[in-house]
Order: sequence, then structure tokens, then C-alpha cells
Amino acid sequence: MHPDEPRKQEELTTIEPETPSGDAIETTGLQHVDVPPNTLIPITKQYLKEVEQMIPKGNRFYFSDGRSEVEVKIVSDEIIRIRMAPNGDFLDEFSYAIDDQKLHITRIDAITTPEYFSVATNTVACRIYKKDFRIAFVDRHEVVMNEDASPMHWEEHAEFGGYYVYASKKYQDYEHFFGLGDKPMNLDLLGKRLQTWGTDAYSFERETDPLYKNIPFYIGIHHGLSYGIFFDNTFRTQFDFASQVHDHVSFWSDGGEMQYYYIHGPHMMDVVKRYGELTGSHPMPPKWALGFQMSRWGYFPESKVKEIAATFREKKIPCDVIHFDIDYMDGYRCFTWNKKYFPNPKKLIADLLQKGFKVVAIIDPGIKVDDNYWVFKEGSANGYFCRRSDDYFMEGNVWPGRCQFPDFTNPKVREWWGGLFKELVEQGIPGIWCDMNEPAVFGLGTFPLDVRHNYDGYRGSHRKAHNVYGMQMVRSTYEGLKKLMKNKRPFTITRSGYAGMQRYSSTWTGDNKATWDHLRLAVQMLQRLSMSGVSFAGSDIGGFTGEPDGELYTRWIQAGVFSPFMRVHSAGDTREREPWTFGERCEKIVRSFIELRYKLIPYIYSVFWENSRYHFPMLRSLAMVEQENTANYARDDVFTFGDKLLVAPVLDQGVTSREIYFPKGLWYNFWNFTVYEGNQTHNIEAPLESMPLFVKAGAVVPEYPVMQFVDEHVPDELLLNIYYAPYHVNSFLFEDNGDTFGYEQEIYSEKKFETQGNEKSFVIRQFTEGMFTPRYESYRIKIYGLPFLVARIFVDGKEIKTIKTVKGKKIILFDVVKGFESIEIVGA
Ligand code: MIG
Repeated sequence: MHPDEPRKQEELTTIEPETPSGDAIETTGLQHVDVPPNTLIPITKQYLKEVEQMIPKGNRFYFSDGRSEVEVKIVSDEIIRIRMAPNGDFLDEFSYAIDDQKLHITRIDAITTPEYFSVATNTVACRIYKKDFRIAFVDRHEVVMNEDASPMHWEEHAEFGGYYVYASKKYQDYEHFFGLGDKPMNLDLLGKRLQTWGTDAYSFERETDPLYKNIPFYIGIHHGLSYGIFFDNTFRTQFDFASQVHDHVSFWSDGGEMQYYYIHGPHMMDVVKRYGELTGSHPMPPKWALGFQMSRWGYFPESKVKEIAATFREKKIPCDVIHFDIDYMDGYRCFTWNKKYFPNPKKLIADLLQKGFKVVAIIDPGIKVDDNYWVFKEGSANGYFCRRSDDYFMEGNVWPGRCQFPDFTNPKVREWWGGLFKELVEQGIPGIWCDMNEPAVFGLGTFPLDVRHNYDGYRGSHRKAHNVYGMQMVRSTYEGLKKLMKNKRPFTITRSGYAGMQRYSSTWTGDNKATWDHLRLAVQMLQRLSMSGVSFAGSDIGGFTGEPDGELYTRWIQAGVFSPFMRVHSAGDTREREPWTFGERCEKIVRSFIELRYKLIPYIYSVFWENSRYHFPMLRSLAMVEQENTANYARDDVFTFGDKLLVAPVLDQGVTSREIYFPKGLWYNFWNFTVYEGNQTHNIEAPLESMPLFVKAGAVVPEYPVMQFVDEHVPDELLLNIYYAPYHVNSFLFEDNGDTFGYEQEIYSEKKFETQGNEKSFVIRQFTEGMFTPRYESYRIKIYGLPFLVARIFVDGKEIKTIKTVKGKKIILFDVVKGFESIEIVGA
């Protein structure tokens, strides 16, 4: 019905192979088909052989065994990249994952010993053993961090050409593994065999693999030392963590190049940060995106949306965002409105905005094949849709029926797609939710492998482009919105993505279920995503499919306060999920926890900045907080949010207390200020009204008054909760205007608070950087846990007299000007 149009000029350009003239073609060795070929080389795995030489070229070093070549590139003091070319020809260098950051190299030492070549930075050496081409990474204390069990190898891919490429490492004693994105399982990956091949995994289960995201980055830890491997290959990749062979850890791919980055620690936190330096971090989100978000498949007609919005405000349950799922569209055609349900979207969106609600709308990649639909017409006319190997269009069924799919790996297509949001932006939509971008196709699952992609000019089939398709869709969406919204920050969510996706989007964990185990999975998956570079993530609170009861819903909301992205979402065939649908008791608790989220906004925003600017993961697993304690590797139901809040959500039905391991140091119970000594386990009461939450002693935690949406009003003063510690602690507060890119031009304020306590005094110092001035004039200081009676308080040397004492003299309260440099509290 849509005859293929003539191919575009650019697609016709092919590179002519350099062949000698006809009669000069070498025919020796060719077999006639009727003659049984007894000299054909069988397809078998081939291994690198003895190394013949090393040739240095700047920060790159080339090693050869006569036929194959290996490149060792020093990327930074802690990052070394390895590439292998089976026939000596490296592929063009191109990566969707790598951010163009300038990394630092202090020095490079190349040496040759009778046994090996070594290329070293000031922290780690890469050794290449001459005899068999095995590679090892050795730290400065001669500890082998990671080492080949066998040399890198490959096997011809007869069907598609190219090679399967393999690396096989020794399993180090007591080694454990983390990372790999969104795997729905315990944090520690030891004993698992996993793959990356983005999949629409509706109602996935614990252990389902693969899921939606493709992040071929893992962290290994042994002897208290940590390193990472980022296998930057977009084909289907597989990882075996001592599952098939108990002393081997391998990773391999169906095609492309064996190309991986070794990232040195020795702290897991450093590995994660360096992986972030390599692949980028989240840009700052609009501040409202950190508020509570309400979603449902789907809210329509507009009277339903209005009713939901009104109920939030009536019941005084804070909320910032309402999501529009696919039903807002006309026959599921992207960039259109169902005029029956939404006769005047602009007005509706404006009315909602007036009440403080932002609308986030879903967009799918499938474009309905329909000659009366402008998006389809434009896409067809310009040749923007994907084609099969024989030039047919890639057609498949999704929500709108028969669809074609833009090739987001083509920069021109990304540019076009980005512009399609013009009308939605003009109508007042500041956020887009990209769904189904694995890509998902009904019946087929995804595209057949022969579909062709532009791959930014490097051409490839779907085998090569599948794992980056979703990332390129949300990239084009983000970049398009950014242009259309001028200097405002767009908000995007994506279901699929590849390593580096964090530069363009937040994400959610997909179609989970309303079960207690899925709540636990959410907590595990969000920690895993956080250590895989994608901190801005959340789960469908309450579960997408199935029916939670009030208890599960309430516990999930409690945990959800500590998801960087906090959204309730559910499938269309489930019962209602708004915070008021589970009875009065639950409503009250849920309200108080959503209010807690809003009180913590200045803290959450600062934690976001630490990720955006400095690459710290927002959620930090105990394995990362205290890697020297191997028992922590299995403690994946407790984590810290930023470094000041220790979060221990209740993950089991009917439970009203739980055992919690506290990392070293002192921790305050957030609710009653009891102090616990760390490096041990305590049993903590957790009735449904409460959730175990602790603050690191010495912390300064900024707090906003409860608002019904973020920045509903400007507070006259900022509350600083300060928790005494008998030692030194640093805390940070980031502030800016909350919705522009001014922060890239230093228009922000970054405050550092240093606290220092002893038996007789407690001192708080403030250091300010940046050019943004918040509108409030003073801080209200609230100090918890002083071990002495207060005699005097000095602010910048001047004594202040107006001090309040509350709760049996355990808390003191006073106001100071926001520009103070030091506060000294002196005991009696
Ligand atoms: O085939 O848009 O994961 O969040 O509500 C289902 C409808 C398509 C899947 C998403 C889900 C969304 C749903 N979508």
C-alpha cells in the first residue's frame, strides 16, 4: 500500500572496493561446489597468539601477533581502553556512550620485560604477556585487579559477517559483581549469566533477563579493591559471572569490536564516578520534576484529569505532575490530540499550570501508516523511516495499528523528530515520556535483525542499532525540547536506553507488578541503576499490573520518597491508585510521606547536583558506602540517599520492625533523634505510620516548609537541621533558579557547611561559591543532640540571645543571617 520510493541519493553512495582488473583476480584455492571442499578452514574460535612487538603512538600502544592487533589507549590516569582487530584493521572510532569530557593523564610509562610489555599510568599498569597475549591490570602494590584467563578471541559470524568477540577473565578469589543497569535481581551478580538486548518485558519477574535497558558496564570487587569494565559494544552482549565456568568471568558480543574500558578504583565510588566521567551525568532537571508525579494509563477525558487535580489540592496532598498516557492522542497518532476527550488542550494545560500541575505526555516511536497524517507524510517524504535489508519499509503493529518507525540513529531524523514537539511545547507541555523504544513491536517483539540503520553514518543492521535505538529516541526528544523551550530545562523519561542515556533522560523500571517482591526489586533495581550511571530513576509505585492493598501501596510510597524519580503509575485494567483510594489511615500516612518528599526538596536537589556536577550516584548501596565490609554486598535492602540519609524501607507484609545494619559512625533516628552507633545492627520499630530513616551525625539537612507543589512560594527563611557529631563533617547545599541552564554559567550557589563538635562546643562554618542569591534572608537553625547545656552562641563573633529550646532541651532553635561565616555554640 506504500510503494517503496526510489532510494535517496545519499544511500546510493557506496564505497567501491579496490579490486584489480577482471583477469587478474586470484582464483587459486577456490573450490567448485561439486568438489567436496577439503581445504576449507572450519569456523572455529581463534585466539591471539604470541606478541611480536609494541608500537607506541602518543597515548596509544599497538601490539601485534603478526596478524591481529590490539590497541591499548590510556584514557586517563585511571581508565585504559583495550581494542582488538582480528585481522589488523580497527573499526572507525565512534561511540554513542562516550561523553566528550577531557580526562587527565599525568604520565605514561611503557616498559618491556622478558615476560611482558607494560603500559602504566600513575595508578595502574596494563600488562601484555608476550607468550600468549593475555592482558592483566595491576595496581601500584602489584595486586592483580583483573586478568585474562585466556587471550581475547573471536569466531567468524557466517550468517552476518564479522565476528563474535570474546574476553575471558580469571575469577579472582571471593570476587563479587555489581552494575549492568536494570537487572531485576539481587544487587550482587555473582553466579549469573546475563545479556543486554532491550526488551519490552511486560509484567517481568524476578530474574527476567534481559529487560529494557542496555548498560554493558559492571563492577568487580575482591580483596576490598574495586574496578569496572565497560564493554562499549552495542550488539547483543553477554556477561557470565563465574556461572558457566566457576573460575571464569567472560563477556562477549554477537558483532562489532572487542572494545572495553578498564576503570580503576580502588573504591567502588571512584569506579562509578569515573564511569560517569566517561559517559556523562544527568543535566539538572527542572526542580518540579523532583516533586510527586501522578500517572495512570490513562487519565481521560479532561474532566477526569481536572477531578484528579482538584482532589489533590482539596485533600492537600502535594503533587507537581500529571502524566498523559497514550489515550490523549487521536487514534494513538503521536503529536495529535483526541479532540473528543481533550477539546482544548492549551486551556486545560494552562488551567492545570495555574494550580501548579505540569503535564508530561507520552510519545511512542511507532508512527501510524496513514496518508492523511502529517507526521507520517513528512517522515515518508524525507525517507526517515527504517527499511529492511531488501528495501521494504520496516512495518509492524503497535498501538496505532500498522506503523513505520523513524531511524533515530540518523542525525537528520533526530533533528526532524525534535522539531515535532513544537506544538506540544506551545501548548504548555514541558516534559515528554518516551515509551516502547526498545523498540517494541506487537507479535515480533522488536525489529527483525535485517532492518538497516544509519548509525550516524557508520551504517549497520538492527543487530548493531537495537540497543541504542531507545537512547537515540530520547536524545532527539531531549535535544528538540531544549531548543524549543529556549533556555528552560526539559524533563524526559525513557524506558529503554544504552550506556550514557543519563545525558538525556530519567527512566523508570518498566512494567512491574503489585507484589511485595516487586517492591524489594524496585529498591534493588534503583540502586543498581544508580551505580550504572542512571541515578534519576524510579519504579511504578504501587506496581503497574495487579492490585496492591493499602499496606503495600503505603510502603511503596514510603520507599518512593527516596527514589530520585517519584511517580505512581498503573495499567488501565487495575483499580484506581491515587493516594486517597486505600482508606483514611493509608491516605493520612501517604500524605505525610509525600509531604516529607517536599520538605526534603532542597536536600534532594543538592544530591542531584552532586550527581550532575561531580558524578556521585544519588542512591548509594552499602556495598559502596563500606566496601571493606563484605557482608554489605548482600545488604541491598538498605541504602543511603546522597550521603546523609540512611534509608531502610519496609519490604515485607505485616512487618512492624526490622533489623538494620548501620555503617560506621553515628546516626540519628529521623523521627525521634535517638542516636545509634554504627558498624552494627539494630532492631528498629517500623509501624505502618513510619519508615526507618536516619541522618548521619554532623549533617546539615536543609528543609522547606510543606508546599502543594515545588516552589509554590518562596520561603522567608530556610530551615537547616543540624545534627551534632563529636567529629568533623561536610554538607552541601545547592540552589539556583530551578529551571534554566544558568547554572552552566555559574549562576548557582553552592554552599558548604562544615560542622565540628567536641564535649564543650559545636562549630558550624559556611563557605559559599557561585553567583546566585537566594531570596530568603535568614536561616532558621535547628540543632539536635548537643551533649552539653548551651551557655552562649556566637555568630561571626557576636553573641546572640534569642534562643529557643524544645523537647526537653534536646533541640535548640535560633535565626541567623544567611551570609554567616561561623556559628560557635559553647557549653556551660
Ligand atoms: O504496551 O502506554 O511501560 O508505562 O502505561 C503498553 C501504555 C504500553 C507500556 C509502559 C506503560 C504504559 C503503557 N505502555
